[in-house]
This record gives sequence, structure tokens and C-alpha cells, in this order.
Amino acid sequence: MSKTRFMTIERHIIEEERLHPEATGELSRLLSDLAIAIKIISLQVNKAGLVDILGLTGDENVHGEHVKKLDMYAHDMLFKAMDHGGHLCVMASEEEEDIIRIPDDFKLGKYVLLFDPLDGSSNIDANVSIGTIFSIYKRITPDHTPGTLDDCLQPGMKQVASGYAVYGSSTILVYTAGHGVHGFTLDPAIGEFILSHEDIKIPEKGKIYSINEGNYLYWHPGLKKYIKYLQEEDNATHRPYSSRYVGSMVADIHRTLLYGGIFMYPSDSRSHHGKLRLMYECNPMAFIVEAAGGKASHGSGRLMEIVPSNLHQRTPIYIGSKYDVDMVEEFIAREEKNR
Ligand code: AHM
Ligand code: MG
Repeated sequence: MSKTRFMTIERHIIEEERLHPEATGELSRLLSDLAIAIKIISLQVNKAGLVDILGLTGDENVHGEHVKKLDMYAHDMLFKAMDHGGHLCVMASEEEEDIIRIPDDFKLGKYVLLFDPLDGSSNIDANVSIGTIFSIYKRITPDHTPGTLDDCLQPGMKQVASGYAVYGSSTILVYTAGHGVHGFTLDPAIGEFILSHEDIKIPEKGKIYSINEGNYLYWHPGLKKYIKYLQEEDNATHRPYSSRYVGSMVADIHRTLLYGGIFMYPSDSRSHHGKLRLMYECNPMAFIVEAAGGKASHGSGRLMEIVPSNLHQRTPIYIGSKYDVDMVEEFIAREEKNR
């Protein structure tokens, strides 16, 4: 039997807040509002096949990709759930080119919210897991004024909280406010997120690697050697590793968080900055994985130290168990030296 206490996410957030006597409760209310938006998105994702919501809107997003209806639904839902709480001064979404201002008639708060409303959306039609990712910062511009682009463009290490939901065989919400990573499973019967994974710690080393191997030809030679190394036999280091790649970052990183190992989306000779977005995808995941004792790198340094210059910028990412991320960095560095 699990020793986990029966605890809803709202209660958990309040109990966490009590550990910080200086807290005003604003962040707690913000997180609770997010949990509600995620419940509603989850419901819609589950109904996707039923309500003829699958398919394209016909529009393209700022990255030139086709936007699915559910992406826009999730984007609108998050905006509507978060615009009037009084906790935020500005938002930004992977689905929108510019920052999103808080409407004039609503109170402004001290936090900044960035989100990827529905990550892995190319998987929707095949019923493969997808997810929502969020990232929260404190504003750097003066209180009671509208938030700006500068509030959004902060390095990942300045995050105060981040989280994600995976819409998979069940819906799981994982979040951290910097200390401890906690996972909650949505009980559809009562519509509540219940604590199911308390204080998640990522294994120090794993036995699984996760990368799109179709891009092998274009990889850095150090990365090619690293993957070959993982495929060799060695009992002491539990090689060969297994390969797992869902193609939905949230699902791949959620598995990595629980089982250990490494998830990679590298830069390559065709995509010099990789594919995944620093602000909406990589930083929030890095904040969680580091809080769970893991590591996130851009290949030669800490991912969360990147100083962003653009809301939609991309970055290579190597994330997971510390041992495994150290190892890939070493392979890349060694090959760089020999070049
Ligand atoms: P999206 O934001 O358009 O959904 O794209 C991001 C997704 C990630 O979830 C996933 O890790 C990656 O794209 C997969 O890309 P690829 O198909 O190139 O392997
Ligand atoms: Mg995405």
C-alpha cells in the first residue's frame, strides 16, 4: 500500500504556503487557478474524438506550424482562467507571437506566466499523450504597471514555480515552487487532483535514453559517439540502455523524471538551435528536473542560465539524471576539443 496521504492539490498548495510565513498567498491562488484551467483542458482532451474538435483550424502559429483546434482551445482557456485573478501582470504563450496583456479592467499582480497550452499536439489524432507546460516568474518592472517583454525575458533560474500536466492514460499534474516536486493524479469521479507522487526525486542514473534518432545523420559527432556508447554492452554501467521516444516532450520528460535516464533534443546541422522553445518548454522542465535532483544542459552549460533575447527562441536540451547529462556533455566537449 502506498503511504501517500489523501490530499487535494488545493490543500497541498496551502500547506506548502504555510512553510513560508512571508508568503502573501498570491502564488498559491495563481497555482490553484492554473489547476482548474488544466482540469478543463483535460476534460476537453479526453472528449476530443467525440465532439468533432479534432483537425486543423487552417491557421499557422508564429512558427509556421499548423495549429490544431485543441491548441487554440487550451490557449484561450488558460488566458481566460488567468486574466482576472489579480496575480499576473503579463502572460506569454507559445501560440501567440507577442506578450499577452492583462485586460485594462482587471487588477495587476506581481507574477508573470508563460505557457505552452498543448505540447506535442501533432500527436492528438493518434491518441498519444500530450501536455500543458507553465512557467512562473516574479515581475522585474514596478508594481501596478502593465507587465512588459522584459518581465517575460528572464533566465530560467529566476523562475519561482513551474509545472506541467500530462494528458495520458490518466491526467497528472506535476509542479514545483522550487523546493520539492509533487505529482497529482486527476480523479475523474470527483474532479480533483489527488497527491499521488510526493516529493519526486529523479534517479541519479538511468537506463533509458530518449531522442529522435531519425535525425542521426545531422547530429554533432560527440552525440553520435554518445548514443553508440549507450548501445554497447557493459554490465557495470547497465548498458545497453533502452530507447524510448514518445515524441511528446511532456510524456518523455515525465517518464525520465520517474525512471531516470536522459531526454535530448539537440541542435544539429539543419537546426542550429534545436527545436524546443526555451521559455515555454525547456526552462519550466529544467526547473522541475533540477528541483528533483537532476540536471538540464544546453550541451555545454546549465540551460537555466541562458539569458533570453526572444520570447520564442529555441535551444538544444539534454535533461534527466545527473550522471547521464554529465556524460553527454563530456562526449560533446571531448569531440569539440578534437575538432
Ligand atoms: P510542439 O510544441 O509543436 O507540439 O512541438 C514540440 C514537440 C515536443 O513535445 C517533442 O519533444 C518534439 O516536438 C518532437 O519533435 P520531433 O517530431 O522532431 O521528434
Ligand atoms: Mg510545444
